Amino acid sequence: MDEFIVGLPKCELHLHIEGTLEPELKLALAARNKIELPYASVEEARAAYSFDSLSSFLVGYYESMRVLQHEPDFYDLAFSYLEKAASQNVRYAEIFFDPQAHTSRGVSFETVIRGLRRAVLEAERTLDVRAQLIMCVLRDFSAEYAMATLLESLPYKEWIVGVGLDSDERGNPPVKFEKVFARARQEGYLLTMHCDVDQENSTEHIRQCLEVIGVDRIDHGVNILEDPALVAEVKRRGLGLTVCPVSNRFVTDGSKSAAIRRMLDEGLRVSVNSDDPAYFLGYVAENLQLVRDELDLSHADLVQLERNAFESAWLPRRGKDIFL
Ligand code: ES4
Ligand code: ZN
Repeated sequence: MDEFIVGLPKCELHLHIEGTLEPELKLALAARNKIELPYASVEEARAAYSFDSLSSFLVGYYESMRVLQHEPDFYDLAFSYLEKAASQNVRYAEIFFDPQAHTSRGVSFETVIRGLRRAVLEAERTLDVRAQLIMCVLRDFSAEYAMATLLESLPYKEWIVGVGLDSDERGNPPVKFEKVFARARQEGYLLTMHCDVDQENSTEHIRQCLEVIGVDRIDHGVNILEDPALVAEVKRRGLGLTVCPVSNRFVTDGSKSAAIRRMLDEGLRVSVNSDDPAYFLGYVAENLQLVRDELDLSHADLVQLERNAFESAWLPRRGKDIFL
């Protein structure tokens, strides 16, 4: 690993906390909660983290979550990630969580948010890492369930900076959730949505994010390069695009590092992030290392990627300076 990459102060904006569940923690939580898993060792558990498409990934991903049952489980999940992030000099992270992946199997919203929030506070105190939480709604569930989840979040609004949209994009365009995101904005949440790489109708989904939803950021969004008018609008608004090269290598036909080069050259606020590091086997430093190696990035390019991330972070600021 390049020492410059590890030492660079980093900001992670596209990270699903459920995607940081390492096989070791999964086995420990299964034992603690007396849940039987079909494997006995870490090696067997890791071998089960295998998939050949986004949909097969998502099946195993949601299935793994049944070991997460109680508040301390969510605490341990988030604190373990924050320890790993701190070890790579991540100074600030915005962390996605999927409440419906838990409420749909009988775990309360309160259990999830309290555990995650406690980990954020403890990491700030003991690891010198700052973090905020972004609640995602699952786009392959109904808009009604998304709205109910949004309403359930309101008592915890102070602990949640924004609302995102993830899971299976096919047949689930941004406009499906127009009312939910309009209400989320009214409640003071910032908004982001996944526009996954090489999805059908990808540029149309990006257009809906801009024109109908009014997002404050776009997750992935690399297909924006197919439409110069969208590129110009995202630049005009200064919106961040959170790209995940190691994840792309697993669920698309490649890392899309050439697109990252073009996005940098276009002056888009592109950043490099890890998505689901326990599954894709790369935290943020490994993601930066991959693009550095594929593109032969200079130190100035790497600094620009992190500058882009910090500049698109949802932190209070005075003028151009972020309070961190
Ligand atoms: C995800 Cl790789 C990916 N795609 C869509 N939704 C997700 N949630 C977590 N990881
Ligand atoms: Zn994602």
